[in-house]
Amino acid sequence: MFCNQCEQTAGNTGCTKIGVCGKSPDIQSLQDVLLYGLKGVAAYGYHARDLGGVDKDVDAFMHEALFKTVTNVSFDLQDHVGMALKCGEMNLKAMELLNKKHTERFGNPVPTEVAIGTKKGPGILVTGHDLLVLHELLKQTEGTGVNVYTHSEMLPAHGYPELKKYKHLVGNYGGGWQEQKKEFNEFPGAVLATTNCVLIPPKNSYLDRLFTIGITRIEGATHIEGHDFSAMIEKAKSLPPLEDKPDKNIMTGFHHTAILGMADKIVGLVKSGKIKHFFLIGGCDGAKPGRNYYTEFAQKVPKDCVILTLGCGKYRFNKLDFGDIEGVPRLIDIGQCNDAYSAIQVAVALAKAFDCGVNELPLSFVLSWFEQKAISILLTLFHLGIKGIRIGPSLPAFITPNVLSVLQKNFDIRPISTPDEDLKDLLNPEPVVSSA
Ligand code: SF3
Repeated sequence: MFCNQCEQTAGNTGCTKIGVCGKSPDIQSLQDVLLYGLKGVAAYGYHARDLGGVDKDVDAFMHEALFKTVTNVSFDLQDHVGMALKCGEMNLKAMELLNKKHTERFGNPVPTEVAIGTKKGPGILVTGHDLLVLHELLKQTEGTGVNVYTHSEMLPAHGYPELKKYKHLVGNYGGGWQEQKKEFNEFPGAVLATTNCVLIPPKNSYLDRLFTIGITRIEGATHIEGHDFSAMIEKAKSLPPLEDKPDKNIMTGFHHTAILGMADKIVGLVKSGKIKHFFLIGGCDGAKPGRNYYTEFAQKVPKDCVILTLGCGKYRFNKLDFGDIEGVPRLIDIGQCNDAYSAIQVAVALAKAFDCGVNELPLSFVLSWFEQKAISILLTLFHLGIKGIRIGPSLPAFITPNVLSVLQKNFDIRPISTPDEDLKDLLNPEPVVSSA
């Protein structure tokens, strides 16, 4: 089989004219960006569909975009840039739909204190992002004596009225997904994995008390069909109970409706100079060295600035005490990664209140990326014209120098450097050329 562009064998890595399989490395890079972004859109679309939400534009785009990555369809660089931005637009629609379905079913989240200690009795720990699964589990465990704990990206569940009303949803256990082998080993009860990121347990550890559901599967773990949790509840009852170990409380549940409820106060504090800047420190966590940048950055944010956060990257700093500015918390947990939709609503509302573009706001985006949903959210921010985003801990390896220079030229995206240097730059920005 020959490449129809360079007439060498397709996949010949010696090809210098076009690249592998007829694609230039830049087109290949943009197709990789698109594929990663589509995986993120698929995740949010999957959850929305589970809750009865379907968007035909998003579905049609999935077909078109995947088709675009088939061999020898498009060799036009601008066409691929356009598809990547359209992926961001469709991701926004998918996140908006998911937010609509979450709030219709479980109510608008409200700021909520969550215990991070444990309570005496049998327990089930739920990880992933699936609120519908958690709801079904809470209904079936009510009155059984089994307590339910959230792990990692499930923390924001505590803010939803229809979930927080269950008294046996007792707290949040553990931190970021990359700690789960250690944390699940130490948690004596049953563990339920609802979505990514789930890791394969080490040999002879918690595999016999690990359950998967829906999209997740791990060989050797018990997969739950439908929403019948009876076997898992029985397993949890047979396992050693957790002990009473009280600890501090942390806050979650700052949905955009809750933040906009404080909008007058926040705008007043900005106008009086008591709040100087907002930092959105959000995204994914990971095990790679260099991610302590985000903890250090959050700790070094000046006392007259507010940190907005979402995704699982926050477990690096969300148990620290940041205090408040005249009643407005300095650390505002908006929710899961898909709640980037809520963060965007906050940014748009602030821009309206100050009669400016989002890029003119005293607001900076400092993002960490790990998995595909982070790529789709980044594309959403590009689609909205957000400039000057800092990203780390490293740039995606599939971005070629040419693609990077297009992103830098159009969106002024920059890799993170050190917390001190980035804070200095972000608090003293050069004037922007155009607004979003
Ligand atoms: Fe985390 Fe996997 Fe990205 Fe939902 S759970 S944010 S990494």
